[in-house]
Amino acid sequence: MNLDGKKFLVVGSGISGIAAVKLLMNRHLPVVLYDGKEEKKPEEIREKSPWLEQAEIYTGHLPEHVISECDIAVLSPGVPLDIPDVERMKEAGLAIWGEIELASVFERGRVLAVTGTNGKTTTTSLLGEIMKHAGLDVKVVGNIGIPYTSLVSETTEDSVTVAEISSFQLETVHRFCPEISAILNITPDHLNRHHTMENYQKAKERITANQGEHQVCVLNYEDDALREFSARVKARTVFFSSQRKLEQGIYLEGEEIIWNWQGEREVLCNVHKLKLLGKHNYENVMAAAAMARMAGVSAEKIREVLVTFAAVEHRIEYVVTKRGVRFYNDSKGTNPDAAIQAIRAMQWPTLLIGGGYDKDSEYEEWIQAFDGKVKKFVLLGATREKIRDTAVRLGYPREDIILTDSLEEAVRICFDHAAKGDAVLLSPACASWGMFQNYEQRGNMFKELARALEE
Ligand code: UMA
Repeated sequence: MNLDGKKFLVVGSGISGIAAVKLLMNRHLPVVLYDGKEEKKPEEIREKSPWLEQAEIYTGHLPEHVISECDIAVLSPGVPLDIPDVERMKEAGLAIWGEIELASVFERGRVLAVTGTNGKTTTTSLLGEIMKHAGLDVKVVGNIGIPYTSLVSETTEDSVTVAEISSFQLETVHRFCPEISAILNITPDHLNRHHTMENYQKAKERITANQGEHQVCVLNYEDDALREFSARVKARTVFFSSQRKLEQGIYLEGEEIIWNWQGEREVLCNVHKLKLLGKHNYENVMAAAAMARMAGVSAEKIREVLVTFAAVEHRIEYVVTKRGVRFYNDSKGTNPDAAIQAIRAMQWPTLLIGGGYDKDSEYEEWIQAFDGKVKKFVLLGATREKIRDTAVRLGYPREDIILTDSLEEAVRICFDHAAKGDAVLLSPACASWGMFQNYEQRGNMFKELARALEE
């Protein structure tokens, strides 16, 4: 695509926006950076990167003349499409892109892309490792925390980009067309941004929008919405299932993961050999293996990685044992469905720390999944009262709920109430925003606090 003469308006000065500005400057394309937050000062933003020293930067208010001078807006993932600033851009005729669309214009190699409500990071990391093990030059990018625009200039005809893509990022793709995509599952999340489940699902489905019969889409057979969606997908579909033997695809048969494709049956791995725990992880493994197999990697190479790959940071991550109490960090459990998987994985009486930013989620199913395991339920953040009220309504003992103001206090309270053989689990079912910069910061703080406890 020829971008000569086009002027860009990058919105948001987080990691995505800064990487987009760098890429555009590197390509000698004119760019303006705008951040909607009034409290952010252009001088402070400039300090974030030498690339920004000479950049044209606005914060708080976007002057009309800037909009009229630009052709293409590149929104950071966290910028909603229905805010007044973006409405003004649309009215002025700007094309609305995001990080993924911008990067894909400069992509030179193959692209494998993963989306879904939960399991994206594990699946993307595992797939990245498999592709590396197959001897390929691999870039792992996207929602995983490395902006796609930051590595796209390093791609070649022989490289493979493995991208984790969120629903926020999919709202602004137009031509993006991965060779192989996967949608792992769709359960309620980010409803404050997408407003309805239908919109959220439509955003996820966009990962396949430009795929045709030469591309592949990997879908979860056990997700009703995705099974129904498969009838509308133009790409070749490969299903995975943790619950039934499929005529074709990848599935669990007893303890074995079977790849069954075009009449050939291969045993990929026995699940007891995996370091990843739980059914949800078997699904992530099957999705990554199916993508790699369709990308031409042998069953043997895949198997070699499956038996060594361990859990990603902040996802049911074991931290430390103090006084016989195990600490688990699931800061990446940022929605109820992810948190359900974490509490199901606990095999001990558990002191659970939850709550955080309010995404308009419902918490009933999470609390119902406690199954008598949660000894104390320690809550913090904007959602703490809502979660407490839901828990009490569902019969969880009010006296076992403790509201706190900080993570430090929450960890201390859990440790005080824990007995040898118990687990303390941080699995908030909510995003970290409002109290922390991101889930990584929340998880790292939890780990530091747990490690610092005196036995
Ligand atoms: N901003 C505006 N206007 C707005 C909203 C925000 O100007 O209306 C500005 C903020 O002032 C701030 C910047 O935008 O300066 C923040 O942008 P951002 O929220 O998009 O955050 P980035 O640091 O750029 O990180 C983004 C993704 N963040 C979100 O989707 C919220 C990161 O995903 C991603 O790793 C990164 O780009 C690289 O692609 C994080 C995330 O929480 C991990 N994702 C959600 C999730 O996984 O549930 C979707």
